Amino acid sequence: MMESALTARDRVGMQDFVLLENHTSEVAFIENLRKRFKENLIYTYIGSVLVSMNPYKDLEIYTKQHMDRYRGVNFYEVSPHIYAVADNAYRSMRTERRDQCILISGESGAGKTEASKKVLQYYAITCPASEHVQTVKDRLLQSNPVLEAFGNAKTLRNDNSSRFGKYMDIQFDFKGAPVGGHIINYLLEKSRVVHQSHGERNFHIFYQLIEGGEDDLLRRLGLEKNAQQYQYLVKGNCPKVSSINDRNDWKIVRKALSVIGFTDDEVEELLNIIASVLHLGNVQYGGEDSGSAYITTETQIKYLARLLGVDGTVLKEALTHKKIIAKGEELMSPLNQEQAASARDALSKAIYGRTFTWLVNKINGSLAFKVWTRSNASVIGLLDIYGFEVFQNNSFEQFCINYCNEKLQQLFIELTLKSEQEEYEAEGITWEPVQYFNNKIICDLVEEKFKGIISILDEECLRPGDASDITFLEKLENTVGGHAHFLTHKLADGKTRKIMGREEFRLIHYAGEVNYNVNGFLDKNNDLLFRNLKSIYLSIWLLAKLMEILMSKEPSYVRCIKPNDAKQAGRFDEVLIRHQVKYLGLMENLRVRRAGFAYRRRYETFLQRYKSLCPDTWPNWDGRLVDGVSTLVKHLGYKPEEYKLGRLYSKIQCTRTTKLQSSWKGYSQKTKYRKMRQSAIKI
Ligand code: AD9
Ligand code: MG
Repeated sequence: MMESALTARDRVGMQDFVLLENHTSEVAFIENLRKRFKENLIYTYIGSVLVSMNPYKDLEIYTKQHMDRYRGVNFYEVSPHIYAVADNAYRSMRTERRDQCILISGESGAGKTEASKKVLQYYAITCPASEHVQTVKDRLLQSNPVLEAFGNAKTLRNDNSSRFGKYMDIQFDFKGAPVGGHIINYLLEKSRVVHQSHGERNFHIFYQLIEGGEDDLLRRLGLEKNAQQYQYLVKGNCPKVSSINDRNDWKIVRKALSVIGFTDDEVEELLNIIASVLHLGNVQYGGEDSGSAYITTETQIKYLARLLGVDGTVLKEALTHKKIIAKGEELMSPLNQEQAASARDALSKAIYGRTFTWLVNKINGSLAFKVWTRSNASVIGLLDIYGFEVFQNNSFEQFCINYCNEKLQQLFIELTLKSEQEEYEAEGITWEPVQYFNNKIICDLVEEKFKGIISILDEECLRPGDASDITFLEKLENTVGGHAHFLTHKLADGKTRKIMGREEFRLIHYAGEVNYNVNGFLDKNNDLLFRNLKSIYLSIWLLAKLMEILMSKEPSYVRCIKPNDAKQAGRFDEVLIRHQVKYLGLMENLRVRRAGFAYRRRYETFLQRYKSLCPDTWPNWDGRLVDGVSTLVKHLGYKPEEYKLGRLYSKIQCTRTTKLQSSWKGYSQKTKYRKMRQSAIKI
């Protein structure tokens, strides 16, 4: 017997939260998510925002047939899918000639990177191609395994956690074929090269090389086929991960490198450097009576000298001395054991960081479309950053990562909740404002000039004398101590807050509370390379450039949710999910969508596209645009409450009707009319 429509809906829930009867109820929202998750329906819409639940298992929903189902089809006519978002962005780019971006957010392990890969695959497979384009498509796809090998690692939260932020532009020509790409990477977590917390690993590439590297290659690099031999790989006590096959991944990465266009020599050079980092980690020191450090591991020096192409004696001196300038002369001053070990680690981090940048530049070179100009091409940007994370011990790296997430949330608020409501006001359209938490207050706490945390940290780093992590913390207490989102162990009445350490400060982020240990903040901020990254990328690039890039494009949003902390399929941890629904602002998002106008277009765009549906506007409308649109919608039988015409005469806003057919090519007048009526869904 056929299941009735009602029971089917009962079982699989609503595919758009906007359609929920009780749309203000968080309980109903979570229940809908639960129903769908149980049926492996991991995607649900809030209007045009896609909510994606990580299934933690492979689902048969990413086949070529699935891709075909979403090609050129209206957003609401098929079930929610990441392909629908990809296709919608693509079509908007094509029909309206406007650059797009897809912003993927969610906490660590929620499925951002997987989502961004699905988008890329969708374009690579469905977009038109010529021979040249095929090469570009292959390279675009193959950039992923390479960047993941060098930039991802197993953490406690995610076995394949991105340890860098990535923004990728995919460039399309006027025919809609992908012809090039460009990647911007920021804030690679370099400290992982020399240290990993318990249960975590170094970047995948090290294990791939050791597990998968051919015998003669390893011999040339002086490496043994045993990760346990390397100091930089044993800190987390976690050489193997059940979900990862390093040997297999090695083959994939090697192939990807050659598809991208790395020559054998370049690959060899790259591996020389990776091997050098491992050898550097095994460099050990002894101490003279004078306290000066000396190197006790000659074999490592021998390999390093060969792999890096430097003189052994010079290398040894560099690893045990620092250069100082006294009375105008350069002198080599000996380091003690501890100083020498940290100089060694700093060198490893620097080498790895530069290699990563070089790698991204190489990939960009291979993706560059030579005759691409802004006038004949459009762009879809994909933003996949590392997700919000909280560990037992959180340091400067988590501070930067969580700040990035804070900024992304701010962008979401700016572009959806805030601007949407402001627009109604500007358009003179009656509107019941929706309250929401604006995390700008937290962004300001971190970034405000002179009084934000970053400014205070910079100031402390530049201050001569007794500046230390602790003086930095004290300065924070004095400057932002009273802030509602900042706490330390000190209570206002002079007592001590027991749950916090003396070296910690707590930030109450939009996504949760995090205690940061200030140990190492000054050093990491001072690290020249890190500093370059921080000041260029964080203060300038991230704050201004990235925001500028994103603001100039039409955004689509994917909000990823992590169903449980155990990385298990089928487990729906309600407390964890409710928390994410809250901080991602999904209920507010729903309320704005529900009350709002799902479809809006500039008058001229709207008229141009739909004028053929009405004899009075076809083939040309001579009067004012707004009158033309008004004539058209009246002719189509829209009721006054179903649409609004904005005051600024720039847009038509259809309420309670969504999505007009956007591609009309090849349809007769009658079919167009019928299709348009069909695609107007009542909410
Ligand atoms: V982090 O902030 O980089 O630490 P992400 O990027 O949000 O994080 P990622 O995409 O890496 O998370 O997903 C984590 C794991 O969940 C993947 O390695 C997959 O094992 C699993 N996953 C995520 N999305 C899907 C999916 N659509 N289908 C199947 C998935 N498995
Ligand atoms: Mg990721």
